[in-house]
Amino acid sequence: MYRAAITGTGVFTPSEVITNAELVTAFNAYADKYNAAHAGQIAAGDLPAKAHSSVDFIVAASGIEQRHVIDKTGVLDPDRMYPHLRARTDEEPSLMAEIGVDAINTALAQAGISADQVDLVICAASNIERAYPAVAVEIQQLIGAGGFAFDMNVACSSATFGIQTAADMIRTGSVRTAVVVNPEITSAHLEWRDRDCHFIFGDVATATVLQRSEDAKGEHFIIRSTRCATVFSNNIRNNAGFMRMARDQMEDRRDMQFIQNGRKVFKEVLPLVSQHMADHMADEGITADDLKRLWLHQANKAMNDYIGKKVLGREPAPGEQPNILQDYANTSSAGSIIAFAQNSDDLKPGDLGIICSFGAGYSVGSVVVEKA
Ligand code: CO8
Repeated sequence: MYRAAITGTGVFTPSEVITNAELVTAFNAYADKYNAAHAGQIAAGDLPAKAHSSVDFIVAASGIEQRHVIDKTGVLDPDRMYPHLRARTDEEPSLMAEIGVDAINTALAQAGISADQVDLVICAASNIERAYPAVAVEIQQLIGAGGFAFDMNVACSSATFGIQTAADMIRTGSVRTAVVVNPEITSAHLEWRDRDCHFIFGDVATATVLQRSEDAKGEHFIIRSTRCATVFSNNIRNNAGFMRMARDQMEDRRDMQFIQNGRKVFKEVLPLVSQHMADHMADEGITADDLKRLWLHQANKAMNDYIGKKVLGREPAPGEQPNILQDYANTSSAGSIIAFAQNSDDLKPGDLGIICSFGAGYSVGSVVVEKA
């Protein structure tokens, strides 16, 4: 068995930013138009009026201050409330492939290797933009990698599940160098017309290069162990899929976009994640005192504060459990990787940390890493 290591990471951040104030202004204009257009039904009690959103609520409930998106004009247009994403020909790179390749190039440069050394590409994300051919295979071709590639979807846990999959293949020797890429175009499956969730998500792409530790050229993190778990829940759901036409469900339906019971998710996921991390640490023979950093999934600040405190048994010190959600919002599977990519350079050889993601499924994945 070989040891697997993370030798590079990359983050592609879209240039367009939507602040909470811009988001709320657009949503409230949409709500006013909707209420005016449906005034009769609302007055008759047949339809609920749409209430306004508020910046104060968003910051207090989530800790999110802004989000990056591929296109803000469509999202902020009260007559549209969805991004404009240009339809591409089959001969052009797909959008997920394009932003994924950008993140991969950064990660490969950090690892100091070229793409032709890569023999596995996993595209792991919470939505894949088409059924087939796999976006991962398109990325494999675009970067000039060898070997094989495939897509996988475990919602917000896609990155850590992808890392475990790639690390296992490196450990056994079936691949030597892998890239796990997480292009998350959440703006296309968020329901921007629902104030309960319109503030939650942002777009980004992250990439992680994994190699045999003996092949690492520069600073790297040994993957000490990985752990994944799933428990079925309907509390985060999206019903869009290939049976939509056959089911006569082509109309504008709320359940074809992201939908969640946020309160239940909050309550049920916290104990699941805390226990998962405690069990992983116990099996690995490490205690809270051994940990230098937690790179958690970036969904909600209160959630991360709770998990950090539960895992460490005390308030996390500044920087010990870095949050990036104030700048990026929830970027689904990419969140914990952004936190890792932007907050791991200062660790010293022997320092330990845990990358942990959690979300729909429910799913939770953790990766114990050691700075080499
Ligand atoms: N402005 C003002 N008021 C609001 C707003 C708003 N925008 N939204 C809701 N309110 C109101 C509510 O109507 C409610 O009013 P009332 O008390 O009169 O009923 C009140 O504010 C409180 O609402 P909530 O109970 O909903 O507020 P919470 O404090 O629970 O916060 C959160 C809501 C932020 C959603 C919180 O519950 C949360 O973060 N939960 C966890 C969410 C989570 O982690 N989800 C993970 C999903 S991500 C994932 O797995 C990937 C899925 C695939 C990606 C999809 C990409 C699109």
